[in-house]
Order: sequence, then structure tokens, then C-alpha cells
Amino acid sequence: MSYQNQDLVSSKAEYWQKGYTVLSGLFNASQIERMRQECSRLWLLLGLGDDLNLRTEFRRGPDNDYVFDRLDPVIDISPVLADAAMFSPLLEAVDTVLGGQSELLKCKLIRKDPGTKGYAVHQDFLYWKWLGINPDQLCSVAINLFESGEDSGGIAFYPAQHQTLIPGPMGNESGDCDIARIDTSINELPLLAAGDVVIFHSLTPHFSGPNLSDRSRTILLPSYCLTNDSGLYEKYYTREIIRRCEDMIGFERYLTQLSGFQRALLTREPVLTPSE
Ligand SMILES: O=C(O)CCC(=O)C(=O)O
Repeated sequence: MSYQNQDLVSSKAEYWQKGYTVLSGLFNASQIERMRQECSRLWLLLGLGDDLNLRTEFRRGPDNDYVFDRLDPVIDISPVLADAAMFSPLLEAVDTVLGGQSELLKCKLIRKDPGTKGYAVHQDFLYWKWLGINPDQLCSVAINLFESGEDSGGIAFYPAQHQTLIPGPMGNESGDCDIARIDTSINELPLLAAGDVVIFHSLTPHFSGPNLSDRSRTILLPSYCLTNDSGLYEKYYTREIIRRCEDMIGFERYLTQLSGFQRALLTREPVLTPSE
């Protein structure tokens, strides 16, 4: 099914005016059901909860323990989700909004289970600055797999503030944008039905709260770039793997356990008798 041209024209206008737009009806119920089943399968894969798994990142869960809430990258282990990220009506919508031919930059799956905490205000472009690409060429898409809203930790956007990269707070200007430098008088949290899609600009400030509902809030989050560089996805993840290792991103739980482990090791009875 193709989205109506007229609808896409108004979506494009809304995207450039507000920094995001919501599309309904791109994915049908059976595609969404397949994606849901795929997420359930993926979440049971052995090793995902391993602190040293580079694909998984951890966030504070209900009891303030670390739980993993996302798989990034994901499409290399999931043909179903790869199909969704490369679904032609979706690509057509992204191309129309961006104004040309786009390529996939990255794709992650976020499953925010009940009680899991949210994400602080940020602009995705901060993490993509190193690419040296104009932010107007970059966007993300949240494909919503279940009905979601504020109670389930849906994403909220500060509209019409996608013109510049906003510096971080004093002392950490290169960090995530300083909320004091944003007009916070309006934030918009779209109530989404299963299958709805939000396309948002790489500079649109956004955040999400904890999931206070009794159901998971799951989204597939591909990002795209207006480019004819078909090697962009490989370039992104090659650098991302190095960044995660160098900056210990996603190893938060491992690091908290490491010092306790060290103490336990020191107090442990030796198992081997040293041979002389
Ligand atoms: O899934 C969420 O609640 C927010 C995710 C997000 O903002 C991001 O990954 O950039």
C-alpha cells in the first residue's frame, strides 16, 4: 500500500515546520504482529543480558537495577525487522520528507518494559556530528509496535526547535542539550496507535519518561540520511563499535559489578596450590 501523495506533501510540510510528523496506515496489522513476535523472539536470545554484549545497552529498570532495553544494531540478526526498515512505502515517505534518495544510517530496537526509565532531552545529531553531514539530511523514524502515550513512556518532542545544535550545560557544552536553552513551554507527545510512524529531524529535541503502564513500549528506530553513499551504515557501525569500547558505553552494569567482583576475588580462598 502506498501512502497518498497528497498526505505526504502535508506530512513533509509539517515535518519541516515542527521538526516531526506522524504517519498512520503505512504498516498493516499483520506486519505489526510479525514484528511483535519477532521482538519476543529476539528478547529471548541467549547472551543478550550479558554485560559484555556490544549490541545491548542497559537502563535503570523498576527496582533501579540495570535492565537491557535496546538492541543496536538489530537488523543483521532479524530479517523481519530488516524488511520493516527497508519497507518501500516507508522509504518513499522518508525520501519525500527529506527531498531525495535516502540510505539507512542505523537501526535499533527499543523495548521499554513496565517500570523502565526514560531518556533525557537530547538531539540525535550530537551523536552524528562526526559524519560531517548537514543535519537537514538526517532523520529518525519511530515505528510504534503497540499503542503508546505518556503513561507508557512515549517520546515527546519540542516542536519547531530543529534549527541548530543546542550546546550542553555550562561545563559540559559538548554534551546533550541544556534544557535551559530550549523553549520548554510546549512539548508534544503524540498518542500513537500500533503501526503509527513518527519521522523526526536529527536536531529535534526530544525525551521520554518511564514506562508507568503495565505493557511494554516497543519501537523500531531506523535512521536515514539523504545521500547516495551506500556505505554509510557500515561506516556508522564500524565507528560505533570502537566508540562503545573506548568510552565504555553500554557497560554500566558491568562496571558497577566489577569493583564488587574484585573485592570477592581478593577474599577468595586459593583453589590451586602453586607448584614450586
Ligand atoms: O525510546 C525512547 O523512549 C527514546 C529513544 C530516543 O530518544 C533515542 O533513541 O534517541
